[in-house]
Amino acid sequence: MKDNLACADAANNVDRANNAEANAQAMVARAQNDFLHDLHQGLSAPHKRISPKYFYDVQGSALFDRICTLPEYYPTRTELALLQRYAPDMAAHMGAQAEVVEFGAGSLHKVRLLLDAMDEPRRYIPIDISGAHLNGAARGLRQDYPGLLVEPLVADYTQDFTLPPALPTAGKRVGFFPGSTLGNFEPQEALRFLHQCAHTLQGGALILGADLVKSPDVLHAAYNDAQGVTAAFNRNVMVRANRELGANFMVHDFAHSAFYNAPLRRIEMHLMSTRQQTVRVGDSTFSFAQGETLHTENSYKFTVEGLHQLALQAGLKPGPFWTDPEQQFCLLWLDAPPSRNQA
Ligand code: AVI
Repeated sequence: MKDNLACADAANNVDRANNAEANAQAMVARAQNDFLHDLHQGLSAPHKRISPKYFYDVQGSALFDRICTLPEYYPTRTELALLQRYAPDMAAHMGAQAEVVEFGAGSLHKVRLLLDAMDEPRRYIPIDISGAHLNGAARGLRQDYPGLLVEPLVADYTQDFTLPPALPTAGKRVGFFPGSTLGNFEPQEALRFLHQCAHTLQGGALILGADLVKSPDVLHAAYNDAQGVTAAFNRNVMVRANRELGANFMVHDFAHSAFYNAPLRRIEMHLMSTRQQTVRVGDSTFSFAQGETLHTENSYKFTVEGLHQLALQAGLKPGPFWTDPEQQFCLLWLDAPPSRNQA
């Protein structure tokens, strides 16, 4: 009898592993389809463009990690310093037994500073589209925080997703969105995302990291580093298209171009064709005139007042904010009012 149960358990485990593998493969296939579809559409547009989300394959994520350590790229170290200094303040706002939901969790580095300051953090739900990366990082966190429930959620947090129900005696549910990734959304997308936060975090709050408007020289240097890491990160979208979609971009015939568009308060990144050329993607060909660009990223810069207005528009209520003496970067506390039923 015991042996039969053990066999059934083993069979169930194999089924579960096979299902997880099949799901992961289906997600990869879907992601490649989306990439092909979006690249076709983007290359057919009058101003060629592609979403910055396609930067982040394994190589692109590693390049981004290198960007974060560059002397010219101030946002990461400034935000880390803010977290080091003010995490106890943030934790006091969170209260005991709170749970943290991190959007686009990456390597789960920054959240440790919050968790270390929190009073008995109850649960941590990192959300990321890359399951392999997320589950690996979650394992490390479980080892270091034995009392913490770590429940990774593999999902695209810019689309609709469902969070697990609140735990019976848990405190506030607090979203964490560091790194100024909000700046890579178009204004309408940023509003939609914050709106979704107001809904999913009802009764809790969002801690939002945002890069602030500053001298164009500082911004220019941050996106045109001397070692060329940002240029490699930018070109990686073409490298990736060549590998995953069998495209034939001549990557080194595209120059990295990043500049501050002051009226729109954003850094724009482009890949500029250095000559007239034709590129094949799947069954289609696309021509680039000399000097024509593929627009790969916008990185909007904010003011605290502008962010407060955006938050209010999305149904969030501005609370305290923390910034560095040079006002380069900012972390904001935004309350998500309870629903009528909760109040
Ligand atoms: C992820 N994101 C906030 C970065 C930024 O600064 O907009 C991406 C990046 N692009 C070039 N360097 C860094």
